[in-house]
Amino acid sequence: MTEDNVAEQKAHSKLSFLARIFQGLEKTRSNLKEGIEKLILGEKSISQSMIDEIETTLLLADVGALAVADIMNELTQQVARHELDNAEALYGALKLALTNLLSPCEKSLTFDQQPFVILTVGVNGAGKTTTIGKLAHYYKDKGKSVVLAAGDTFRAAAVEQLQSWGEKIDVPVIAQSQGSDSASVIYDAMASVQSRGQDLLIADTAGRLQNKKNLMEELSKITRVLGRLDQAAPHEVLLVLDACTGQNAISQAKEFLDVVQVSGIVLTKLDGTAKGGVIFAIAKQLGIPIRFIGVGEGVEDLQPFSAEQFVNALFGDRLDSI
Ligand SMILES: Nc1nc2c(ncn2[C@@H]2O[C@H](COP(=O)(O)OP(=O)(O)O)[C@@H](O)[C@H]2O)c(=O)[nH]1
Ligand SMILES: [Mg+2]
Repeated sequence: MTEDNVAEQKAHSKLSFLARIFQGLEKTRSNLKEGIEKLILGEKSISQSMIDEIETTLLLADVGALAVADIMNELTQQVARHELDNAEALYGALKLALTNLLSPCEKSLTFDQQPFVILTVGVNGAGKTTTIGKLAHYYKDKGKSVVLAAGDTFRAAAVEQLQSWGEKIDVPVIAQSQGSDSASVIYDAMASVQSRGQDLLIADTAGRLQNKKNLMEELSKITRVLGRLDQAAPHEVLLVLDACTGQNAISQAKEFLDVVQVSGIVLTKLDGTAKGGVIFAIAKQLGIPIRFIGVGEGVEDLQPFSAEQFVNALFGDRLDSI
């Protein structure tokens, strides 16, 4: 391949990467951005009713009461200090306040152990298995040797679903049959990954089991048996949340935080919902790093989270404004 070709291909993959987040956020964008622009564009001065309506628009876009209160405080103080004297400046300040809210959660996952073990948790249907497939592809592409453990032994077809992802992205899957012990599948997978010197093990788990006590027992058993092979494992517990559930994602998250020490979040299905504003509520109320966002069902539809890129994609007019 010539240098020109390589540069062209890089530009293309960067474009398609941005295109995916831009397209993925379309529904949330039309909810939030268009609502705000209706209030601001064409107006010169800032009025109290404009501020009140911005507040309502943020609330309706699932940004969440606590995050909205923070943002509105910040904006009203800036107006009172005469730092904002026209509607366009107010719009700029709003985007900055939203970015600042997300920034503390922008912390990428770094592998400080080898093998590194990621345990994924989350309710059924949140997108765990799909996220694991996309995540494995992402890291494989970066040159890591990745292995998957089919730890959701609870539901029929869960093992097959992970195996079919493994085939699609050419990554080995360690599995036993449905109904077998999840902790023992994950233990075997870890032993194998350690003995082969592989880089990354990503383990699937069942979502909500019959009740919270079962869930707690299962997750603590997994952690306990992993600890026999590596005291620090799992090195990352990724909570997968479905953006389509809006504010319910927060209460779901809290249930998991009660039973397991979550170290990172993946927010999925941003492409399927107008409720993507929930990411601001997650940042405000959970304060846990958001590692990745899911913007579709394809292998490439998982992106490392960037606060600025997210807000730009949410408020941009066109792809090239990101
Ligand atoms: N549109 C869209 N669908 C997704 C995304 N992530 C997962 N899904 C779909 O959500 C459904 C449930 O996902 P699955 O991975 O089986 O969830 P699990 O029960 O938590 O393992 C599947 O139909 C997935 O294809 C995403 O980012 N966007
Ligand atoms: Mg699953």
